Amino acid sequence: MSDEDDLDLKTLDDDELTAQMHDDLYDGLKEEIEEGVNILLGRGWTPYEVLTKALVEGMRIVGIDFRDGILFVPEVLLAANAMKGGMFILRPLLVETGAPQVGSMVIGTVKGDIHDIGKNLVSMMMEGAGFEVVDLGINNPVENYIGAIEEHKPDILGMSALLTTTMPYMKVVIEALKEKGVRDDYVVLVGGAPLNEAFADAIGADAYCRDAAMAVETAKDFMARKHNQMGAA
Ligand code: B1M
Repeated sequence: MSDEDDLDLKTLDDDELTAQMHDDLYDGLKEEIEEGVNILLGRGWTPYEVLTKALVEGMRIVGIDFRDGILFVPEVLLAANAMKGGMFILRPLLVETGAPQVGSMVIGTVKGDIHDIGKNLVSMMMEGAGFEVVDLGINNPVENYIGAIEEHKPDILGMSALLTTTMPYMKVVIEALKEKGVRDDYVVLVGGAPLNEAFADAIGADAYCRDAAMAVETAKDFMARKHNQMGAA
């Protein structure tokens, strides 16, 4: 890189820096993203603001050009890698809030789907809100979900899907829970960019979560209802 190109991120104001970070994420520049995250944290931004305004917004822009055939899988993989570098720094800050444990969740991306950034964000924010999280990773067949809920007995089962071709698999998992007679033992929350509330209703999930913050709010609501029911019984 020439001296001319060697931009000092610290000299940029907040707006310029976030715009630069969107460009750096687009270009898959992991070190620059890590530096940008640290600078914003040092300026007093909350981890959640850095996550949403710098990283998630940058990935949204990547998604548009991926859709339009301007970016391809290798470039998007680099962008994802840069995003994960930033998330790695934010993770302990989001997770260690000292919140008391309020419940537990098993979560995984469904079979055929390897997208995990959104699911990882949900896991982090749920942990930060006091949930114990068992993350099954990506590409999970129904057996993985069933095995994990039998082993961990969570309050919540979370599923993520980013493809229109993989989202129907969530119904396969819910049907398997019904067949085993355990559907009502768990709150089933689903999320991922192509989903919506109508889809969640149609497959028999308890709720659709638009983003990680909504997943936390929804999970807390369900836990509060559960405790109220137990108190009334
Ligand atoms: Co993929 N991809 N991708 N991709 N990719 C999308 C999803 C796509 C919309 C891009 C596009 O065309 N605009 C498109 C899907 C089109 C469709 O189905 N309608 C697509 C495609 C087509 C593909 C491939 C088929 C491309 C190919 O090979 N030709 C392929 C499929 C691979 C597979 O899974 N089998 C593929 C591959 C990849 C990469 C590997 C390169 C990479 C993934 C890397 C990784 O995850 N480790 C990738 C990426 C990065 C994307 C985009 C650009 C970004 C996804 C992302 O991380 N977003 C994506 C475009 C887009 O979504 N607009 C795209 C940021 C993240 C924070 O948001 O994941 O939505 P999101 O999560 C949010 C909410 O949705 C919600 O909370 C999260 C945080 O706020 N949420 C939940 C998510 N899961 C939840 C679970 C919950 C609750 C909330 O449970 C309770």
